[in-house]
Amino acid sequence: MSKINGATLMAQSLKQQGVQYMFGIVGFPVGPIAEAAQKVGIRYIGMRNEQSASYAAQAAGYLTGRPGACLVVSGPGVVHGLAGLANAQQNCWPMILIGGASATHQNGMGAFQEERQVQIAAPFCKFAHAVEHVHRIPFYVEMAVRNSIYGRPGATYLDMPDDIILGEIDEEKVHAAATVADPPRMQAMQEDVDKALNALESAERPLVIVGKGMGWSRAEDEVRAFIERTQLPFLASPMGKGVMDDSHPLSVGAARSHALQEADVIFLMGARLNWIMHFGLPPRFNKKVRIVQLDIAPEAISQNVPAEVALVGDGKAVVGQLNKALESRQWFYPKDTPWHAAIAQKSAANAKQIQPMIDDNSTPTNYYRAFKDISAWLPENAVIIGEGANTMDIGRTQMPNRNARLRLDAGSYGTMGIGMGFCVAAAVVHPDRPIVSVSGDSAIGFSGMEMETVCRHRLPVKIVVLNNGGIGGGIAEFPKNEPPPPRVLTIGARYDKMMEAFGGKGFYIEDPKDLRAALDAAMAFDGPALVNVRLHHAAGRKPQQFGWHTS
Ligand SMILES: Cc1ncc(C[n+]2csc(CCOP(=O)(O)OP(=O)(O)O)c2C)c(N)n1
Ligand SMILES: [Mg+2]
Repeated sequence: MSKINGATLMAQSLKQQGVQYMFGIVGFPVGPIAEAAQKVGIRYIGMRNEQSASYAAQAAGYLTGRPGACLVVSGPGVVHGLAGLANAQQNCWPMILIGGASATHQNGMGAFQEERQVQIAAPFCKFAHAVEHVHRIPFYVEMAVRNSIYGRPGATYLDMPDDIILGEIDEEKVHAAATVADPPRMQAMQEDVDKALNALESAERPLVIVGKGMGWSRAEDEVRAFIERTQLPFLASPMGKGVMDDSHPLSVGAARSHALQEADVIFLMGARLNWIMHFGLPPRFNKKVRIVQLDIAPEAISQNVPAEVALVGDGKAVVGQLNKALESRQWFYPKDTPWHAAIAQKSAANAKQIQPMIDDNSTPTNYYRAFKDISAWLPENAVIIGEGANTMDIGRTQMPNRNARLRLDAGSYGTMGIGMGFCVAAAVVHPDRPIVSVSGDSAIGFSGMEMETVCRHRLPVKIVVLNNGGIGGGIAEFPKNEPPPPRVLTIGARYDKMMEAFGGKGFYIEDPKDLRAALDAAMAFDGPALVNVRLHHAAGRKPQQFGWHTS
């Protein structure tokens, strides 16, 4: 009778459930799982810190529609992986964290790296459980996969004790599980579809906010058809960028604050009124704003602002319903309204305000001048990753997306350090696309050692560091006899040399006139490259009506 061990059964179960990628760090007791994963054809990427591995797993989940797996050792490995669970929960991205655990017969004894792992993972997870019998591994993997992608996507956790990983059972004793089908697409009630369209028809200053929920549900065709048909102005959330082409004439991206403040009816499409959208509250929103809300999770409806119409269901399915209902209506939002004119005027004024910074060729450079070259250089099909404070915020406005699911950033949780993990995931999921990450100098530090990972795995990612020598900015010169202020980092630190240390290519740019050539050389290089751009220590955003982190 043939035997199978827990590690092999875990790998086979993941493979059966459509998990294609595993990111992790091996050690006690999970080494056999990584080896078994490679044997069954799951791509295993060994990384340098579990945080990055857990970020990579969730990005792979978002990009592929099936959860990415993150494999970590017991105790400290699981603790590092919590960073990714928390980020996945807030971003609504699917992943499975698989934590090794000490042997069950040592529970409570002070075993090597013993920790209360299911307990600490549970608050961040939709489903967290320890596997207690080898023959039940397929059952738990099915549950973890299903929970991660059905309903609102999110994180799951499986605890794999040493004795379960090494335990052997007769193959015929395995409890086989069904393969999880892609998530069912729920539709809204027809009367709510009609109500939603009535509300939009009644608006004087309508606005559609397109969130990454629409990217997740692969609704880009339906959303594009809806906007073309209704001619409604739209705003993309940071990672909803690209569901609609950012360069579309109906995009209000360049007049974001004005559009949010003045809109009288807002159609929230797979987006949330959390801090990124200023909670939907005054002074950033009209006090009387009416909300039409489409969300996959009923409990998300009316969060922070009561919704007048609730469309609970799958983004692609429900916008499809709206498009169908529009076939029997004449209405579309007219082109020549005061609302369009006001948005156009505000966009022009904002553009005028930043133009001098774009045109400024002085050394060291500023964000807008750097982004002028970066966005002209970015290939249309690139996956664009962003992290940092100013670097990410300004990057959101200065680097356009043409297509869906090509923008990954620190998102709702604002996690610094996601960039390298996201690069790794994007590079393995999309080997044919350029992968570009634009990172602040603080942000790159959190996971900088993953430069070794991208070099070892020959993932030709291109990283641009906008280096202002600090967290949101630095100082011109270090004080001689005092410790550096808390936000300050090394002036002109050579992150490019880190990339070179592992076999990639590095460029250091002090004068913006050299930037474009370096970016081109980085793209032409057949491997990972980092372009380190020295920025003025006090370079900033355009003056904001509202402060940092709320604007
Ligand atoms: C894990 C984590 N730690 C700390 C922070 C606080 N934080 C917010 S932005 C930021 C870095 C901003 O500096 P940088 O990446 O250099 O971008 P810049 O604004 O200077 O362009 C930090 C440390 C965070 N968001 N996440
Ligand atoms: Mg900085």
